[in-house]
Amino acid sequence: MRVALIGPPQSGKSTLFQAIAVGSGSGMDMSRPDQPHLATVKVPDERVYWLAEQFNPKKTTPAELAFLDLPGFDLTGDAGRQRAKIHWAAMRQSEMLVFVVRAFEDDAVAAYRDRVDPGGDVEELLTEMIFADLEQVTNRIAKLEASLKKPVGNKDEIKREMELMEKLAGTLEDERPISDAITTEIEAKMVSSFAFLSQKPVLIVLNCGEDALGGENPSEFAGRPCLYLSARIEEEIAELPAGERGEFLADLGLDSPAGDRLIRACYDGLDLVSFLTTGEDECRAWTIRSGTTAVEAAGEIHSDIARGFIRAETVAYDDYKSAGDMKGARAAGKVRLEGKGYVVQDGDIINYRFNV
Ligand SMILES: Nc1nc2c(ncn2[C@@H]2O[C@H](COP(=O)(O)OP(=O)(O)OP(=O)(O)O)[C@@H](O)[C@H]2O)c(=O)[nH]1
Ligand SMILES: [Mg+2]
Repeated sequence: MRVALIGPPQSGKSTLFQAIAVGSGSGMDMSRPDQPHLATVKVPDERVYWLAEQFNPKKTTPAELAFLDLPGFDLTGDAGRQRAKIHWAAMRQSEMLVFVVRAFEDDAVAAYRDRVDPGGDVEELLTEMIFADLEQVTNRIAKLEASLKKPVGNKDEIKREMELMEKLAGTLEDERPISDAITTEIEAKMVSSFAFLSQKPVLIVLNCGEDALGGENPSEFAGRPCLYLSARIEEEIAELPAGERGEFLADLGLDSPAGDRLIRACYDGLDLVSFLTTGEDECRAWTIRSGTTAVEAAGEIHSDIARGFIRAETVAYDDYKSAGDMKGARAAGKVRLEGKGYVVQDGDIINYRFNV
């Protein structure tokens, strides 16, 4: 799973990207600002670390997400637009988009379009996603029209797709995103290979000045989920030794680094949950889509476990923690034996019984 950070030039994308990458322990070569940067970050989750304290495993593995930092999009003219277009493919290959927009005042940093206007920037980005999709839909319609004229091919299927593409074109021409137009699972399946940009979940990051932090900020901006943070402060936090971070955050009126909240918000925005496995070799958080069944989740670990699935011995993390250990959880009647079709819940600790 990959999240792309996009935004106008100089909005703070790379500063934020570096903060979350460094904060989760990976070094970064940021010497080429005109190039995309990719990092894998750990998803903050105290549960896997608490379990590791109990089991003392050789290895502790939290869930991970990949982040892609793209160069700023200057959409004020044709040359900039063409440069931005180069990155559409990378965005299509990402499952989620984070719009980083500038909300800080600082005369030392040149402002895009000579103004600080996060609302305007978000709208411009959304419109660009819609243009990108409309280009794809228009090309597809032309192709379908051509194949309708040929004597061969499955005409019914082509017509069905044509109808859908025309509906999408209408939505996009009204400047609405594809996500508004796709209403059934069949439609979703029909368009999945296009990886439309305006169909992807979006999180808006308002890169604010220090003074805007710590208070109550809205959780939505322009009708989308949002986060208020300061990329510069995140950078400072990431550079501090772990032991000094708490005090620094408390001085700012914060309880956790915004980078952590950002990673978490993307994890949730992607509709992902974690289940946990324990043992002396490894304590680990595994990433699955919410709604995944026990046997599908087993396949994430190893296809043998899915193939030879007998039962998923399952206990919720909170129940396990209050009972203290497996024995206690069993005594309290909190350990369940679940079958193949059980829908795995976030924080389930699972011990698979299987036979191959
Ligand atoms: N005052 C202030 N400056 C910031 C903040 N975040 C980033 N900057 C500054 O803004 C400038 C641009 O930051 P980058 O992180 O490189 O921005 P970017 O979005 O990656 O830029 P491009 O990739 O060129 O589009 C740098 O000089 C940063 O130090 C912030 O929260 N406050
Ligand atoms: Mg950058």
